[in-house]
Amino acid sequence: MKIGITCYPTYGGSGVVATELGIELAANGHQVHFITYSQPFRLTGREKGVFYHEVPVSNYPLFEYPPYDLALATRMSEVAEYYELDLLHVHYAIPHSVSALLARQMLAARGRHLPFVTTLHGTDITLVGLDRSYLPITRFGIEESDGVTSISQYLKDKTLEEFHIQNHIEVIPNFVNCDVYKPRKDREAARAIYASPGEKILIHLSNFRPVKRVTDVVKIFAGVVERVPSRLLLVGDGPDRSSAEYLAHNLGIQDHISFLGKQESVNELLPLADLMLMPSKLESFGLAALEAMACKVPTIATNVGGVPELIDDGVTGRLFPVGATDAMAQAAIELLTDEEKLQAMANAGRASAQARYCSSQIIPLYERYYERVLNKG
Ligand code: GMT
Repeated sequence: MKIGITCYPTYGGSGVVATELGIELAANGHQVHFITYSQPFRLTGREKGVFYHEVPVSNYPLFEYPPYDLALATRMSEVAEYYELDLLHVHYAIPHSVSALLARQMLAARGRHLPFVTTLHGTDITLVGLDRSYLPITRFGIEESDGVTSISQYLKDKTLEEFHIQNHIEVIPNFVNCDVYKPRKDREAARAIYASPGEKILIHLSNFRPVKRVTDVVKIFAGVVERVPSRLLLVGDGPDRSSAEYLAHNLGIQDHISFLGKQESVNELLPLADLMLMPSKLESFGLAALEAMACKVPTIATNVGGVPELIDDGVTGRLFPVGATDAMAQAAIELLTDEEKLQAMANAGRASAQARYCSSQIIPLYERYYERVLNKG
């Protein structure tokens, strides 16, 4: 198949899933065309079968708000025509599904059918889509899609409940390449870069948006480091980074925390940790926790959204109410001081990732779904 993929190419779970999906599809022999405003950050540009088409946005002074959606629709229709795409797959409903709808209409006027699939990731529905000003157009984009997928059952239910749409939504969970996200053989030596011998490593990976509650990460770690010699690696960057740094200084634990900023090869960092912290206010899936699980790193997370579908409390990680930082710190201490329990959880996490979420199992679900959409049209 020749597939066009559009996503937010910057730091964020939906962009990561879209990019990894494109890479895996290309590895399976499909031709994949990314149509985005900048090159997705996990793409090297050298993958066989993967092509990148930038969406140029005019900054003519008259436009206080450059019309990105229109530029995207134009580029989608051009790429579809020049490269004879079979379908478009857009990740994140706003505004991508509406741009795809326009592209479909533009091509239909010239006698070509270009179906599009929309994948819902979370914030497009739970936060952005529920802003009244975006709701009608988001609902329209979803209703007009030739296929709709959701990354968790939770998000499917939420979409049907909040948007009252009639479309069938196919749940295709996020995935991880278990050959790339795996424990490191040189783990002990590599840990020495970040921690002294005998110190445990906790890690957090996100875009530091308020929904991630990064200050809760610092509070949990403050409870842990009081009792267990340890270090916290904070991977990523975003609006709440300075509040996290401020809190770390206020609590006097800044020397135990490394702010690593945005990192490209998180598959090399995650396996160095003993525990991942993900105390988010909401996660429709929690991709970072899945990547950690595949690397044998259990996650202490909140019991929200789609997280309980991913993490089996007490078996592959631990789940707590939002804001329960003391309880999360206590759970972390219990695991970090009981090697046998920690290892059992780490092994169970990797086994679950391999059994349920490996790309080798999930990519064929997308391929079959594309075929169904193409056969419909
Ligand atoms: O969580 C974010 O801030 C980014 C957002 C996105 O769309 O890029 O993440 C959502 O999609 C990820 C990939 O499917 C999921 O793993 C995240 O749970 C989801 N975030 C939320 O629901 C808050």
